[in-house]
Amino acid sequence: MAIINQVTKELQVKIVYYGPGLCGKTTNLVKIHEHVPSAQEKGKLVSLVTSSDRTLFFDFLPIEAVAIKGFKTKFQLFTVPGQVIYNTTRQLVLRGVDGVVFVADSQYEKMAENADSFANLEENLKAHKRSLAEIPYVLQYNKRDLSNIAPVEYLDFLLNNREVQVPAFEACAQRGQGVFETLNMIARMLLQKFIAETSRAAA
Ligand SMILES: Nc1nc2c(ncn2[C@@H]2O[C@H](COP(=O)(O)OP(=O)(O)O)[C@@H](O)[C@H]2O)c(=O)[nH]1
Ligand SMILES: [Mg+2]
Repeated sequence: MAIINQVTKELQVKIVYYGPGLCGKTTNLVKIHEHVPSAQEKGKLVSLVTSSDRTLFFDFLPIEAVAIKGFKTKFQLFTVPGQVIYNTTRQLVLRGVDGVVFVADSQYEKMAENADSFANLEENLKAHKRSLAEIPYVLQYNKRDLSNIAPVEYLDFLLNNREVQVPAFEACAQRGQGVFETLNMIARMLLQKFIAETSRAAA
């Protein structure tokens, strides 16, 4: 699915941060934007927010990374609006997605919302004839700094109980903890997939 431009030797990869409202998706992008070192390697963080500071459409952050096999890689990071009513928007943002970061809110009272949002992700992918069986994804258990949080085992049981478990990271996005671990992992998974696909095509 990734866009590969053989002429300019550019690889373009779309990563969507998905999860319930207020779980910390926008905060992840803000922290990434703050910490990506070179001004040339990152674009502007574009946020479309409502007056109450909630994501209305999506947040968008482009970053460029070191080339693999002579390719310059452009990562496009998107978030979705978490509020239940914005499902059409979420579906739209998922179009052409290469990788997903599912951000869960670790607070006990958010477990139903986490589960609903995960089910909603699968449903919306289905509408694009896609599925998590073929799209690399990682989990981020955010807000680990709060006191009313579920243990990691519980979150794994809820969101990571498939035959093959995916990487899951504890995070406190507000303090920037776990943000880059999460991003690095999904980026690595996507690049590995790209390399595997191109070497298969060349064989
Ligand atoms: N305590 C705590 N609050 C967080 C954390 N990450 C984000 N938040 C707060 O949660 C609220 C919602 O975050 P936001 O990124 O806008 O959520 P989004 O709806 O998923 O985009 C904001 O007030 C953030 O500052 C975290 O790790 N711990
Ligand atoms: Mg947001």
